[in-house]
Amino acid sequence: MKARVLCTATATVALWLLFSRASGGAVGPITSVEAGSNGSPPYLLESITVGEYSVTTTFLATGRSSGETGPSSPITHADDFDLNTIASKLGTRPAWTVTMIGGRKTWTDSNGDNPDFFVFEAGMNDNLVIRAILGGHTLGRPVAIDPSNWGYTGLDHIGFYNWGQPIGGISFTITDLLDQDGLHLTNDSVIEGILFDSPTLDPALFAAVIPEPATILLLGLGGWLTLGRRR
Ligand SMILES: [Ca+2]
Ligand SMILES: [Ca+2]
Repeated sequence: MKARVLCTATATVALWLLFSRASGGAVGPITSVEAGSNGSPPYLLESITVGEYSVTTTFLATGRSSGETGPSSPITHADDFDLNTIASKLGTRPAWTVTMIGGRKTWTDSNGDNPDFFVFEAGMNDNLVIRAILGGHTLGRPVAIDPSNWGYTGLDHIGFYNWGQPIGGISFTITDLLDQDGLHLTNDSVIEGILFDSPTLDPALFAAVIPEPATILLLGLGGWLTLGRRR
């Protein structure tokens, strides 16, 4: 009898673990960054730390951003590793979309349950609403992230817009995103990008974890092109 109770208890715990893992919930503030010194831009990102997890820019890729922004504040400022260049959205629409992460049409997880995506913005004051861009132009259901999740980088913005504002970062994982039915994506999900439905955000950077160093990707592409030319 005792053994059966233990079995049932174990099964319940296993089921609970399975369920809680599948339901995401890893949204949170970045702990720190290495990106130059405050007050002396550029703030070129070298690494990001979230709790026990650290990743260097060798294993991070930017994407191709599109969306409306204020004058002289292009959205492509979110596609470089300088945390001081920002894209002020000034309440503009449509939303900010990021696709072609690391130059590829699709993105998949490569680090298990560790953080996959990092967003930085000036002010640490704006709501972030994230939606997965799934295959075939389908969007996942929106996930709202409270501004209390911004983690301070120790860097303040120098520039025309948002002068002196603190630059903060949020990390999340693929499993924090939802599909079109509202179910959490898994570490096996394939996405084409992310849509940020946040009209007042001031993006400084979007970066995602990639499996191999970006330079190897480029070298691989170079080799492939050379081979193609020779044929
Ligand atoms: Ca992951
Ligand atoms: Ca802001």
